[in-house]
Amino acid sequence: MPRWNYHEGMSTETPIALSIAGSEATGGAGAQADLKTFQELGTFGIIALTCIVSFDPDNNWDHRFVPVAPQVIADQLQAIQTAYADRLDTVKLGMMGTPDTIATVASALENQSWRNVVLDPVLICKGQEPGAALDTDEALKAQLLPKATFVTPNQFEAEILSGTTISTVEDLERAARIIHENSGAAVLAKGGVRLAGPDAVDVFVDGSTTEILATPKIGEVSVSGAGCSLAAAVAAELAKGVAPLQAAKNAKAFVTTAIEHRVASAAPFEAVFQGGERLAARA
Ligand code: PXL
Repeated sequence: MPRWNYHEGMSTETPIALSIAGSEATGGAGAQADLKTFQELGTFGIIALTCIVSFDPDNNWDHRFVPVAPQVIADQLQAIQTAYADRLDTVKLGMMGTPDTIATVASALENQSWRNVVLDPVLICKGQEPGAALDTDEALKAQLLPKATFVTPNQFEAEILSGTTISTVEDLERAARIIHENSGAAVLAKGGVRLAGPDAVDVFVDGSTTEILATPKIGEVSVSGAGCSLAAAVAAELAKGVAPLQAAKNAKAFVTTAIEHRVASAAPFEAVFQGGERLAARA
């Protein structure tokens, strides 16, 4: 296959982070959050878009969801995998949305070997048909979870993936262990604001370590983009060569700062801002 030559002096060292995810038009979550996170953390960020989500202000800000055609997803990944064939080894998987998308992405992942596959198991999207959502959950479990090296479920997703109910940190830890045993992946299960208590507690489990990561909650309401940014930050840290537990700790610190610098809008939720600290430092 013909190859482009790199220009002399051009960096071939910059770590590359790919996200396969959906667009969330208001800029808080999804691919937009991933790209901002990748940039802030010193990686060259790339996106293959799986779907376009437009919240509906006239209908309770529900999700209007349009999938990208499977062939177009495959085309994006072909371009990306061919351009960076020699050094693309880290991918984050965000919202997929349909079983067809999952099959397309699973097949493209098979085209090469990966050092890091970070799966943010986005399971349901408000406004999706429940029947279709169930098929999507099953496809994700069957086709993407086995490829993951690192999974970042929230409380609800951890319940679905582990088949358990979670209302305490101990429950969260048990669920994380089950998901680790079923997938082989490192698991960062996120209690976030959903578990009672003063701290946002996440649990990290891999084959050798179990660690509780706790930081004081910033309010009691979830902020849009926190989950996407956390998984993207894990991917960026892993792309740079940071070990999984330290990547989880760095990612949690990064998202905590992004929540502190959150942005309000006319929508009934606030959005994380990954660049807030850098802007404040410059002012
Ligand atoms: O936060 C989960 C999420 C991920 N990806 C996209 C989304 C959302 C939530 O709105 O729209 C594209």
